[in-house]
Amino acid sequence: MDHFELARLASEELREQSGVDSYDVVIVLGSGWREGASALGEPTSVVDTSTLTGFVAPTVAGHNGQILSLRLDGCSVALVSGRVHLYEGNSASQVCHSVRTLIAAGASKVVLTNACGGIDPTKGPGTVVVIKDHINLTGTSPMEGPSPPEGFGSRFVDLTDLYAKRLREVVHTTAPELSEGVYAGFRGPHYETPAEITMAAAMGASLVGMSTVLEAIAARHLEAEVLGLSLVSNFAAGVSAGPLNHLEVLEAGQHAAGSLGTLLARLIPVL
Ligand code: 8IG
Repeated sequence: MDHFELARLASEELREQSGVDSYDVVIVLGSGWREGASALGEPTSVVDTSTLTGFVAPTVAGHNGQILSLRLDGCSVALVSGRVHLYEGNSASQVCHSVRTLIAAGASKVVLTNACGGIDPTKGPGTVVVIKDHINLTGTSPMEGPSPPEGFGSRFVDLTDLYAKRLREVVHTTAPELSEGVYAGFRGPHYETPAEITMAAAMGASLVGMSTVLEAIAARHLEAEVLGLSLVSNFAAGVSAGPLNHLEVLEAGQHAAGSLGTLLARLIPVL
């Protein structure tokens, strides 16, 4: 069975279990963002991704696989909690399965959130940055493999407007305090060397992370509008004096959680 058929099956199962006929927006919650999502209100249903076709279990501590459904100002929202990554040993298609499933369940807007390293010394830990564009350094693509089946767009996806200009303008109007940056997606799970960060900076990146880029491509292929929001959790290697520490990264997320939830609550109704 191809990835698109797997996602269609999973979307039918999700509809049945959640009681939600169709979604408008899907938000993939990165580390740090999940804690804040409670600001969006009580979910009407919580579905374990282990009960849905094609989902693999997250292996990262603090990421359990769930899809929460809720309504916000008449908007039907799905929250994906427990993203999976390439560095867990997953394929690009497994990484993109939740996004493909929610788009199959009706979502036409995809909000990808993440925690990342910051290259720009003026945007320290705790800063939220809107992703303007990305550099995919993972060496893979969710479009790799056989041609998509009949009825789907070409695998040679145009990424000119990957992070939709329309959505970035909406964010700029609603939250003018947020700046934009270019996100470089590495495979990880090790953090970069200072030389790699110098390279990413020379390429034009201001953010570095291990997620988001593949999901964005898969969503664009399915003609969804993509918005990317990054929480800078640490300075990238060599940008500040000290070494990187995974615990510090997690703490930065917890610290910012409240304001991230409020930000999402402001943005979702206007997207
Ligand atoms: I949080 O400094 C977080 N995720 N690649 N580099 C990469 N991913 C990250 C980093 C970082 N911080």
